[in-house]
Amino acid sequence: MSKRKAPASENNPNHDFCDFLTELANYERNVNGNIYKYNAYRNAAVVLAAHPTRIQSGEEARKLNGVGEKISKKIDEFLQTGKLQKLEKIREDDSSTAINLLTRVSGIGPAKAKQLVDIGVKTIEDLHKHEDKLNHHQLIGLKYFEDFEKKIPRLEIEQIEEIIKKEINNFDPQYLVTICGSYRRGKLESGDIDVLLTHPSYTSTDGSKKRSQLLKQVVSLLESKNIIIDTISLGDVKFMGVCSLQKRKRDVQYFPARRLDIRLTPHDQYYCSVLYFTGSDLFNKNMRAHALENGFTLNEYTLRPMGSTGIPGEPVVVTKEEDIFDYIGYAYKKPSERN
Ligand code: 8DG
Ligand code: CA
Ligand code: CA
Repeated sequence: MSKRKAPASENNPNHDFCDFLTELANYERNVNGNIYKYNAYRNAAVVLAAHPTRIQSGEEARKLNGVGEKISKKIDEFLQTGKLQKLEKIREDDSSTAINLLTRVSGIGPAKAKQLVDIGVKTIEDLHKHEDKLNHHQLIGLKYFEDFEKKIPRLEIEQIEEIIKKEINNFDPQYLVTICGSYRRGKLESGDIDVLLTHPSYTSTDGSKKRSQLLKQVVSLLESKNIIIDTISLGDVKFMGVCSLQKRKRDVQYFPARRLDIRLTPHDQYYCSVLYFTGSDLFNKNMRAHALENGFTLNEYTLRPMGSTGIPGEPVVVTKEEDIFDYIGYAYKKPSERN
């Protein structure tokens, strides 16, 4: 996954509130390890990002779901003074700043960042001098630190999609390939590339023997075609790694390294996975809640009816995304309407 970030600021009249709430959220998670406060700040940021008009006071914000008294006071302080004392203090604190910086490296979480700061590692330069303290994922995160901070333009993902689909199709046309995540929701920029893969020979009840090669073959293929350039981890059903158009295009233009995830799912569970990995995560939450209200339980694998006993039954048959909406009586939403 890409690290959680501020809700999109495109056309958001409350983006400055969202920015400071996200900064506070990250501080609570990364420095204090307080997921409860992290979620509270993040939820408020999401709600404000979705609000169509400029909030004029803390009192007005307080009426929104997810904005409590403390946050509404912060909004007042920000409106009156243009800043927040709490944030000013946090920004002055060296070890908070260092922890926040180190957690931007892919593979470094809050606990690891704290450990590093405790032994005096506080900058990216310091990290390069202490590579012996890092695992393979963290080393890759460090190697491509600048590149991974860059958003991926939609046009570039379109080119990567075309290459990946063409190469896989030439190799074995029975594979199905979908790029999910923010790209499928139509965003102009994405944090990473989320590929979903399936093959008819692998189903939830059959094919676990063949499964072990289905993903590895594709990864080897894309390596040999100079599109995958590094691996973070590779299991039977999940690849985490790095891709780039650089070697492939030999262009004058520079193409950064990009985070690429590939997941292999059973053929009969493909569309529940496509739905889940398309997101957004807020949309998924709403969809799951709606499913429950209508007697179904939905996750990234299956949609199952809930019996009167509260025990989920056998998964229903799903052959396209629309089926899932139909079963739970939810009007179909195109991916671009799921933001
Ligand atoms: P981005 O990469 O452009 O930043 O956005 P994204 O594509 O929406 O986010 P992502 O982190 O790559 O996750 C892909 C999808 O996975 C997301 O849209 C919905 C689904 N998902 C959830 N919950 C979570 C979660 O807690 N972590 C992650 N990584 N994915 C989640 O529904
Ligand atoms: Ca991802
Ligand atoms: Ca993504």
